Amino acid sequence: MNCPELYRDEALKRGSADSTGDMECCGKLHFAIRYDSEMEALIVKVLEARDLPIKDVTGSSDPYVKVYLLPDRKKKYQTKVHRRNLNPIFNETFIFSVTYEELRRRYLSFSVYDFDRFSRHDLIGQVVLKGLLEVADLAQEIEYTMNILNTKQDTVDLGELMLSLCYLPTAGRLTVTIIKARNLKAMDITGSSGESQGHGPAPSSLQLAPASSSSWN
Ligand SMILES: [Ca+2]
Repeated sequence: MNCPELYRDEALKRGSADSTGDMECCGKLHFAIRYDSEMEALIVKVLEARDLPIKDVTGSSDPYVKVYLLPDRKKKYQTKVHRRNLNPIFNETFIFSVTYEELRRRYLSFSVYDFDRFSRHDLIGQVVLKGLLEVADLAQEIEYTMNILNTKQDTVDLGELMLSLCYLPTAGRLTVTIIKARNLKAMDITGSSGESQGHGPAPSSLQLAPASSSSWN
């Protein structure tokens, strides 16, 4: 009844994200920057990402990167989406027109997203590079490999619910199995939430036949 690949994906996800307090490392981003004084522009090359976390139940992610030269949010660039690829090679170059002096108060921001066709795109994490003029010599291209960090502050995270869906075409039946919840937010003054974590009851299944719920077909 359960789909074993869901368990495998969950195990992979857990292995790829080591928590460091409020920040979670979600892979690495490799990029290069250079200042071209003739063009009066910062040239940013998004090269590749490595070890991105799994965001889709397919067991992969569809990453792309948005690039900003903050605090200006109007000008932004975006790479192509790389379907089902946790180690995408982007090799895309973006040019920000900016004076050298102006760079003093700017910082580069890369936001890595997972493209989803039918829902809001997931933010995988961000890389921010400050102190652009403090690096050795911006006239030369400098390569960086930086951790992609995810701050959990901008989302209200109430916990995770793990469930499996199995559709049996011959019977026209969708089985929803609620397996477990974890990292639930404490809602009681006891500092817990009814059921102790990790030792909940056995998984329960709900079968939805076409006759009982036509909206699932
Ligand atoms: Ca996706």
